[in-house]
Order: sequence, then structure tokens, then C-alpha cells
Amino acid sequence: MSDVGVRTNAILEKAEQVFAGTEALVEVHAIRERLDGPLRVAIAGKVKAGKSTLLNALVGERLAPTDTGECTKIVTWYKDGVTYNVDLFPTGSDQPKQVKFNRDDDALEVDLGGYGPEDVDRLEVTWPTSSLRRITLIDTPGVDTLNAAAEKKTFDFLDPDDTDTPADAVLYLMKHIHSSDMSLLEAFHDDTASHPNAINAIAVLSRADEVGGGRIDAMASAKKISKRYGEEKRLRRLVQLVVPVAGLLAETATTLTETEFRQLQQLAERKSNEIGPYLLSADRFIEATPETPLTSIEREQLLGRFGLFGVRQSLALVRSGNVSTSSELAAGLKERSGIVKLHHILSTLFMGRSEVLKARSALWRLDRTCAAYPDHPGSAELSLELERIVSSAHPFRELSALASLRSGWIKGRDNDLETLEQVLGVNGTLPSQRLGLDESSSNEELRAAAAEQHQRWQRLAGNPMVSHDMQTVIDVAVRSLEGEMVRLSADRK
Ligand SMILES: Nc1nc2c(ncn2[C@@H]2O[C@H](COP(=O)(O)OP(=O)(O)O)[C@@H](O)[C@H]2O)c(=O)[nH]1
Ligand SMILES: [Mg+2]
Repeated sequence: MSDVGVRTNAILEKAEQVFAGTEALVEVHAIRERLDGPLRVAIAGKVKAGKSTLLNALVGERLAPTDTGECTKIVTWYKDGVTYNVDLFPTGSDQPKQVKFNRDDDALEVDLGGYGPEDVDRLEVTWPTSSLRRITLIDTPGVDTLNAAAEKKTFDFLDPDDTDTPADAVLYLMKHIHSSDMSLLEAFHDDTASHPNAINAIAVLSRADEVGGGRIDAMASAKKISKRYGEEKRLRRLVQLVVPVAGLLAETATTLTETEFRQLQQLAERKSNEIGPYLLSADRFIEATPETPLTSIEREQLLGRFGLFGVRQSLALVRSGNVSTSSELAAGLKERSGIVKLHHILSTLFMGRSEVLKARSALWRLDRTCAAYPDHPGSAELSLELERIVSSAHPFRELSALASLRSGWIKGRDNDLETLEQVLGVNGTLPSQRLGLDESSSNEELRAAAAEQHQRWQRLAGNPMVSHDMQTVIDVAVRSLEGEMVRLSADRK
């Protein structure tokens, strides 16, 4: 366990003593339990941004209901466990009720047992699967100006004033940036400890395959757009980066059936100039004349599963001769959907920092508990002590330096600011990621680069022209480099 983990556990142990015999003890126990559990990642964004579809792609099963239906209006947690189970938490009650469910057309169908969506605080789905072992995914209904109730739920859920809800990290989905998306993100963002901000939020340019009408180069265009968004000042301070993902394609790739593969093969056997015209729009593809193989219902189903872009990509892959089985097609589509990249980003930026992000949530929540019992003996001391941890523990200082760099109010040369972000772990916390080197770099190369950077920043830190804020950030970065240098030297032996 890291130093932060040890210190957080220690202060929670102390809190258990301080609050022994009070109602707050339940809360302290809950905080500890959560610290030991998986990282909680919320999927947020507007209605129809593709949240539930992306969740399914991440889980690798068609589990979350998509589109409309009453369960899509309820915050739903998906977590690993030993048995398949769904618990319903009625609004205003801590007592969950086990509810019936079945899977129709793959997606989970939950029987709310007489409750309306507005009477349900959340559903907790336990689903034994390795993909949820280290991460609990939380599907949110999303914001829709037409539906105030669902909007309120999303906000309540992400609101740090709500006791037990904030996620440790957030994936924010947007189809393309609307000013309303931006204000929604800004509403999540604030400087309190557990709030989503540039250190625990990633934006996904979702439904990326639809960019430019699903043309074969849609993902390339989506990449360019994401890059542009990622450089935008307002967005930079809210999220660490913007990645394009075609969630539908990713979901279909992980759940591809042999029948679907054979149908695509049949289509691919036809000459491209025969089929090509029908692939220009969804309507044409569905209404294609009888010379196209497959029935119009089959074609419509394919379209619902792959989208126009996915059908085109699949045909191109099969025709290329590099793909001759369904699993090869699945791998090709996964790669093209952007989900592989997203998995990688989640594992470096979220999982790589999981302990720190969870500790951050725990300390923030403990602070709220102390605040609720200001006169209880030991409460004020506890509060002071946890503040000391947050301000002195290096991983927290690193996150806060990173957030202030991303906020754009620290002045410096662009190149310096970018390198500092990298050292502080904006691309991940492996030595190669901090140093901007290839993953395969040798220990010698990494140590040399770390030493060089260390010198560079120490020199700059001594420069009287450097602002106080920049000095602080540089100090943190120097300390991060020192940590890496020690670890790299130890690894060498
Ligand atoms: N073409 C395309 N359609 C998508 C994608 N993701 C979701 N959709 C479709 O968009 C609709 C809404 O998706 P859903 O996941 O329910 O959105 P949510 O309201 O944000 O949860 C569904 O019909 C999905 O099939 C995508 O990546 N590409
Ligand atoms: Mg949904």
C-alpha cells in the first residue's frame, strides 16, 4: 500500500475511535469499506450521448438498457459480486429491496416492483464479471432539458453535498461540444476535494462513428475534433483529455455473433460497386432492392448493431482478406472503435491512480463527517489532521498542481507547462509516461532522462522571474522526479 493509503487508513482507524458510540460511526465504517472496494467511475452526459452503450462496451456484455424505458431514467450501479442480483434503493431509504430481473434481448430488464423511476434513488446491479472487479461503473440518466427529474438526479448524484454519492472519477460523454455540455461540466467542477475536475475526469467524444455521416474516415475526423477540443481552454480545466469512441461499434464488437459475421461475409462477397450505393445512407441500406443479400429486417438489425460506419468498416475488413473469422473481425472493430485506447487511458489515468483517487474521496467524506460533529471531542483535531494529509502527501500535491496547471491560470512557456503536466502524470504515472519516453525504454535511458529533467526544473525553480505559483508547481514536479529516480535506481539492482 502507498504512503497515502497507509495514512488514510490510519486516520480512519482514529476516526473510528473518536466517533465510537455515535451515529457517525456507521459513516466512518462505510468510508473504510469503500476505500477497500473498487474505484467508482460514473458515466455522465446528456440523454442519448451513448452512456449506457459505452458502459456495455466496457463491461463486455449488453447489460445496461439503452435508448428509452423507465430503467434508463434511474442511476444504476454495476458491480462485481458472487451472484447475479439487483437491489433497488427507494428514495430516502437506506434499506435496499431485492427486485426481480430478466434479460430480454440481452439487456437487463428490471422489475421495479411498483416503484416509479422517480421513487428510486438508485439500482445496484451485482454481476459476476472480471471486467468489474477493479472498477464499479455507474450509469446516470443524463441531462435532458425536457426532463427535469432526470436532470435533477444526475446533478444530485454528482453533487458533493450529497453524502454518499460522488464517484471517484467521471467519464463525461458528449456528442459534440454544445455550450450546454460545457456548463454542465462546469457545474460538476469546483475545487472541493472530491469533485470531478481535470484530475479525475475524462471527456469522451461519443458516437464518434457518426461524425460526418458515418463515412469510412469518421474516426480520423473524430480524432482531429477531439484534439482540437482537448486544446480548448475551458475544457482543459475540466477534463484531462478528450478521446473519440464509437461505443456502439465497441459494444457490438465485444458481443458479435457468428450469424452477424456470416451476414457481413455475404454482403462482402458482392462487388463493392454493387453494394456501395446502398451504403450511402441508412434508408438506402434498409430499403435496398432484392439483389442485395439478406432480408430488409436483417439489414435493419445489422444497422442497429453496427451503424453505417460499422457495416462499412466490417465489409472493408472482410474484403481486405485480413479477417476471416468472427473473432478477427471483433478485434479489428474494437481497435477501430477507440475502445482499446479508452481502456488503456482508464487503466493509466484512473486505475493507475486508483488508490489516491479513492483516498481523496474518503478524506473528503471524513471531513464532512467531522464538520457535522464540530463539538464532538476529537472531531476538530481529526479535521486538522486530514487537512495536513491532503496538503502534505505528495500524490495529493501532485493532483492539485496538475489541476492548477490545467486550469490555465499559471503563466509560463507553453512547452514548459506541457512538460510539467507530463511529469506530474497527465499521461499516466509510469516513469516512461512521466518522462515522455517510449514504454520500451531501458532503465538507463529513463534514469538519464529523469536526471536531466530534474536538473532543468531545479534550475528554473531558482529563477527569480518565475512566479510563485509556477515555483510551487515546479517544486512538486521536482519531488515527483526524485521519487522516480529513487524507484528507478532500486529497480536497477
Ligand atoms: N452510431 C452510433 N450510435 C450509438 C452509439 N452509442 C449509442 N448509440 C445509439 O444512441 C442511442 C442512445 O444510446 P444510449 O446508450 O441509450 O444513450 P444514453 O441515453 O446516453 O445512455 C441508442 O439507439 C444507441 O444505439 C455510437 O457510438 N454510434
Ligand atoms: Mg442510458
